[in-house]
Amino acid sequence: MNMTLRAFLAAARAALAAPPAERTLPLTFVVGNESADLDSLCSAVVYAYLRTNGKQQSLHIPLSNLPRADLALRTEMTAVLKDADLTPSDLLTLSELPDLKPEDTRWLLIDHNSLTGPLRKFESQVIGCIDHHVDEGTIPRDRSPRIIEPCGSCMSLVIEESKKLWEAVAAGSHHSEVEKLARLALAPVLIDTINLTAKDKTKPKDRSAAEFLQGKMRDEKFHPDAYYKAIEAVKEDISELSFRDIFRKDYKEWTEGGLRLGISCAVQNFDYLLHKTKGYTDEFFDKLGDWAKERELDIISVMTTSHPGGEFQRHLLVWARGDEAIAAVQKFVKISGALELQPYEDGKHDKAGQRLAWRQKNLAASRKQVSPLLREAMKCRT
Ligand SMILES: *[C@@H]1O[C@H](CO)[C@@H](O)[C@H](O)[C@H]1NC(C)=O
Ligand SMILES: *[C@@H]1O[C@H](CO)[C@@H](O)[C@H](O)[C@H]1NC(C)=O
Ligand SMILES: [Mn+2]
Repeated sequence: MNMTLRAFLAAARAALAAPPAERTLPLTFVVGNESADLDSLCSAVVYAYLRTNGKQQSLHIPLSNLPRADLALRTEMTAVLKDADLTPSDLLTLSELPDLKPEDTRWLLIDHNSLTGPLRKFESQVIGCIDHHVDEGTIPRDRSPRIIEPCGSCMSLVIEESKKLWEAVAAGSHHSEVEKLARLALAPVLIDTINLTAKDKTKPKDRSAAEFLQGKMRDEKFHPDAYYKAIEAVKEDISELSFRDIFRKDYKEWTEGGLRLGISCAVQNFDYLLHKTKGYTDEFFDKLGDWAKERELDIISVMTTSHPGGEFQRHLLVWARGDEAIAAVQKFVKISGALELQPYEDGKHDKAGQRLAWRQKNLAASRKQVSPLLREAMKCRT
């Protein structure tokens, strides 16, 4: 019988925790993208499990590409793990990675095709890749697998590549484990394709992966529709997170014109954030100010997406933390016409010229469109 998912993750942990002299070298890792979204986290676990229990029977260690403290922010991952009888503490993160010599390791990249951050030193040890981003050309042509093609979810490519392996593993596993694996795999396929309805994203391989995985479910209580809805709901539930964690969860920074900008994206709007602490709306601004200080920002911005009463909305806040930054924010106001900004609650929460909150009527403009405008204003402040 194959290892259960939990036993497999425990074995991977033990392999990392072993004293250097007792390590079985080389260690083979399956690592996801540093954005560490559902797709990356699940794909690494599923692919590592399949390869470990497949024909070769050699341990593949799934590594979540983020520090341990950030894993708790991925609430949807916690929910998906729970459905597979696992918890975040079963996963391995960068925090558990010992100092290893590159030559003692092998790497399979999932959901990205060039190593980033602290893992870059292992670049020469990449043996393969499955990814749905643009090919950066850093992985030699002779590596296998070397699958890089557009797809809604990287997991769909993993499943497509591993169907034979899956059948072999399933034949030697208890059916309840196969179903857990199928649920783990199905989650990102449904989430990344918006239940297979996102026309520009969804590819035939997403459909065939979803079909394949749903075909593995014997549990009559399992309904993909309810499963999808439950994960979506958890993604938007930030009630258990502190303000700092909300600001950290989906955050990016830039330096431009000698100023530092940080933009946090939140899945709840200002109506929610300002009233998260009942009766004390300043808490939001106090904590946002603390976050700006911690990150040493000149400008902090918060963007929100929400759908109150079924209407999709975007809100935007920009806050200058010094004179130079105030000039940049005033410039931003002048050049941001395309965003169709309207004062949020008649400007009730604004500080003239320094801190402004809007409803953004241009619903197509995400951080990808808003950040260049802010950076432009930071660069040419007059
Ligand atoms: C990681 O994923 C993000 C989001 O999909 C993407 O923008 C980024 O390019 C990926 N990183 C690499 C190194 O592929
Ligand atoms: C998801 O897709 C299925 C199949 O197309 C459909 O029946 C269901 O209503 C969709 N669910 C949601 C929440 O969009
Ligand atoms: Mn992905």
